[in-house]
Amino acid sequence: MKPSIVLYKKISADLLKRLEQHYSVVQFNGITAENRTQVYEALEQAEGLIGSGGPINKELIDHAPRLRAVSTASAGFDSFDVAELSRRGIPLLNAPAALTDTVADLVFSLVLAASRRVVELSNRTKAGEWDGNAPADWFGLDVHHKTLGIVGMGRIGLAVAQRANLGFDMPILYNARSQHAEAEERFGARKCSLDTLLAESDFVVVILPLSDQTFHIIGKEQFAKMKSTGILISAGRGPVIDEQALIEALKDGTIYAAGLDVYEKEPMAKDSGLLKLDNVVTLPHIGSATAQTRYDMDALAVENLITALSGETNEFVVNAKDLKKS
Ligand code: 8YV
Repeated sequence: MKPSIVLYKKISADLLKRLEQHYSVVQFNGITAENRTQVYEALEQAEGLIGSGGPINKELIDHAPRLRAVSTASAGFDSFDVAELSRRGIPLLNAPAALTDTVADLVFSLVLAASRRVVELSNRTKAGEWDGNAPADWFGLDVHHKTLGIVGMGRIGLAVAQRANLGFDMPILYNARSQHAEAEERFGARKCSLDTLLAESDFVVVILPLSDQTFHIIGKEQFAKMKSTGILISAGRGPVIDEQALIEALKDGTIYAAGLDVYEKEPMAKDSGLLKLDNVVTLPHIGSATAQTRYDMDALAVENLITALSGETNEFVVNAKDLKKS
């Protein structure tokens, strides 16, 4: 008999077939208040769990006594109880490698859109406001040769540095726990303190995962340290930024503009203060949202699950160190 797994997202037919070659698959479209009882029932037998994001909490894990591996088709894993999985010796695998360039492309579209006021001026043009030469109060800020600071130098940070440095001749600063030799060698990136990065960067690109350490790491104090012409880009996890402080900073001119793909609450409230500001570009968390990349993320998650359930490991096990300890 094939081992049983729970799949809690829609995936393409060929990927489902690949899973079915190995496992008996019980599929759900997300985990919701309506289907939770059925999901818990299916989990009683499941040796594997695969989907995208969570919450995959202790309550859910407790319903899965036979679970041996969890695989998520996402880079982020903040909605998983990793400590509980580790305690039970269960590897959690994520899929960051599949989305790096796609998210970096989107970050760059935010850099360009926020500085050159692309969305605001497109809206004004559509509203019939273009009467002659663009007036001086429609002018934006240059991108090329400006300094770009990256907070969180991971895979995506490196791909942003590549675009900025090779494409737009931008000097790169970065703040990260450890030195990134490749970013330094290939793109001349310079590691510095967060305060120096905030003070010297024209663009502050925040691509941090969410954890207790990163929650609200950028708030009122940090905005005050940025240039008044500075632009904040956020495309990792929303709660890393104190959104209320950001709204104030955008309103009172502490900073020039922001380009956002992620928020403290998603979807954001329909009356969010962000939606009333011209100097913010607001995207609906689409960093990885191209058809190809979403397929690639699913495909990597499928391979990751197969790898883990066959007792092997790879670079995508996020709790590898903790598993060794337990
Ligand atoms: C997606 C993401 O929104 O990978 C992540 O962590 O935030 C995004 O790529 C997510 O995977 C939901 O599909």
